[in-house]
Amino acid sequence: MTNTLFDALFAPHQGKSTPFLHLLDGSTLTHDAFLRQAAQIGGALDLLGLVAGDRLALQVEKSAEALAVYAACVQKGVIFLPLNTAYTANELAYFIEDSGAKIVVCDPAKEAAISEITAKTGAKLLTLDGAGNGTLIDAATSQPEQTQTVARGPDDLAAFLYTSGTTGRSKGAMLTQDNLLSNSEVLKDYWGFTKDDVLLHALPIFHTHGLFVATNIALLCGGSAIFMAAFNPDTILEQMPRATSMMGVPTFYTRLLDHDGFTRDAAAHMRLFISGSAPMLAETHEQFEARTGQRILERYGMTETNMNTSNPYEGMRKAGTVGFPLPGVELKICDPESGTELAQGEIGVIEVRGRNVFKGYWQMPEKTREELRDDGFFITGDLGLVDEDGYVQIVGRGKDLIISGGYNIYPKEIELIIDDQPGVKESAVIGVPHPDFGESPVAVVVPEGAGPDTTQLMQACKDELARFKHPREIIILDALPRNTMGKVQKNALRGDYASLFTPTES
Ligand code: MLC
Ligand code: AMP
Repeated sequence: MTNTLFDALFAPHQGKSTPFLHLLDGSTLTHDAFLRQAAQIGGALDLLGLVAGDRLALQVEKSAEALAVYAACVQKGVIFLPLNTAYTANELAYFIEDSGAKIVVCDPAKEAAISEITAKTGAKLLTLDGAGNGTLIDAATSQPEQTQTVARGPDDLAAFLYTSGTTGRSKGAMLTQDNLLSNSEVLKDYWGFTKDDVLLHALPIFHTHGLFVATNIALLCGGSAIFMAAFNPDTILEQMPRATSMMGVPTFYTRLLDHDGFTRDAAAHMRLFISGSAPMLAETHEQFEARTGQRILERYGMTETNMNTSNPYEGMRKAGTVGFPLPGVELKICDPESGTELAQGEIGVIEVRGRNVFKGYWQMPEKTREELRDDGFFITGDLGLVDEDGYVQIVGRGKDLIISGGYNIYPKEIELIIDDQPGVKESAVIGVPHPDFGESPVAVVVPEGAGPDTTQLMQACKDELARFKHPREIIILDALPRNTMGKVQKNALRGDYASLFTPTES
């Protein structure tokens, strides 16, 4: 019985007492122990009636057990749908309904709120807390430590990851077994990962970066990971002397640089620091090199495409660039209007094609057609160029997107809520440079009549949206700047408020 992803990532480790996850309580979970638990969870999924192709949605704190649910889903051919722990019940309702999840696993603290959603959709609700306890584990413990692997091929779906869109409606990106496997195989080799690697794993496991890039590479290379529930610079520094590599968003690196304990000596055991998910300032690269003598390796990816480009492991890691297209990834820069390919050095929309590119958006054929061309090229919406040395540079975004600490925020989602409030004529949400998160959302609001109550505006956002999407500031303005076509000029607003959180010294 073949199962493309399970056979490559997990099966080779069965029965091996090699270390897989080093936990902060000092214990180490071996590959074998991890896989035995995954098999028990897989057995529980069978009992609960899940079959290949069904969806399992999971919103839980990061833990080894949460990762074992991922392994169990792969083994059983169940489509894994991890969700940001910050999402509110309103946000979750959409994902659960849209995906048609048959099982939802949540933190016990959220069980009451989420049961109102699952009561409507008919999904079964189980729990799992950050310490690895809950009704899912209760159901798993009576199951055998080996379970049948369900046959799955490269084109079968392995995961849905929801990404927001410019219209404010999230789309479920359908990722196949081959999308995930081909990309992690390429990255493992490109970045020189081996069984001797010990990865500092502080990223959340509900996004591509922490789940597919970090975890899948650790599994493929047979190395281990120091598995932390969240990023904390003190803990990272404590663990760094026994680690070899780290993957992080730029905020990880700026926070480390703000820490006095982060020195050349502290980083001496590390062979590789990787950054991605958001733009890294050239200044951060320089400060990092001055402090540690090492250059951060920056790469570029997306939920829909996994990783597309990377700076080289050997050779020049060029600050301000995301490196070269990865082996097997075709990349071109195209005119945003006509779609024709542009010459080297010209700025246009980045399009990519390869085994890494997803299947489309779940039950959204029109959205899929808008972004995924018939010839297989995916229109990323990122603006970039290929420089004279062949390095890709991202110079901006054609899409109206804010990235805060590596989390994506689509302004439309916030604007729709604000526009619905009394005293609001219209609004525009923009991303403003932020020293810690890179960018933060700010709402510019045009009043109507007596104008809005800003506390109420913030409350409305809090009720509906995850904390990281809340505007950090609300600005009241008589009118929004518009061009002659009547389109709101967000660029002008971004210019006006560029130094809101990063005041320029005078
Ligand atoms: C937390 N908060 C955030 C935030 N994360 N606000 C804005 N942006 C964020 N990213 C909120 C908290 O709820 C808290 O609210 C306040 O901000 C400050 O919290 P904190 O303790 O300072 O934040 P922390 O919990 O330390 O989290 C920051 C972070 C985390 C950067 C470590 O956000 C993180 O791990 N980001 C990684 C995201 C990621 O994995 N992205 C990959 C996407 S995949 P309050 O109420 O206390 O003010 C992808 C493809 C690719 O993009 O290429 O990889
Ligand atoms: P997501 O939809 O969460 O996967 O976010 C993907 C987006 O993150 C991309 O379309 C880019 O805009 C951005 N991104 C990822 N890596 C980088 C990077 N190294 N530099 C700049 N932007 C990046």
